[in-house]
Amino acid sequence: MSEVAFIALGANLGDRPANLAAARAALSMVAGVELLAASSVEETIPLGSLVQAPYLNQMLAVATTLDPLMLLARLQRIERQLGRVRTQRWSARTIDLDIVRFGERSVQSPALVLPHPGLPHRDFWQREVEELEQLLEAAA
Ligand code: PH2
Ligand code: MG
Ligand code: MG
Repeated sequence: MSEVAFIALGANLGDRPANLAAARAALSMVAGVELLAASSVEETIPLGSLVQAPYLNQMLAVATTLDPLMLLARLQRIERQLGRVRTQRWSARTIDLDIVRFGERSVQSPALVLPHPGLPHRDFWQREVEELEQLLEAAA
């Protein structure tokens, strides 16, 4: 059985559009993941207290047969392949891939909380979710 997951992309280091494109391409190659729809790309002011460059943000809808923690592991591997270096929390990054929603599931584990607790606080994520829902509806 496959479920629809929403994955947020964020980049504020290097060639940001290329990093988003590379992440989309890498994700489309993952076994058990099918890309369904992509939101617009939006430039956003960095959230948090660190001084850093603006982000490009985008969200993807995928159909997946993976479970949430397996999907997370695939996303983290793509982040590493695209040069993500984890330093301080919320520091600048070449690519960040976050699961925002996974079907109707609630997950509370040390590695993953779903729906993503940042969703109510990020207007750009809410716009992207809305856009994806409309695209999925139109394709149904
Ligand atoms: N992600 C962060 C921290 N700050 N700011 C914007 N604009 N966009 C992000 O995706 C973002 C952020 C940590 O994941
Ligand atoms: Mg993030
Ligand atoms: Mg992240």
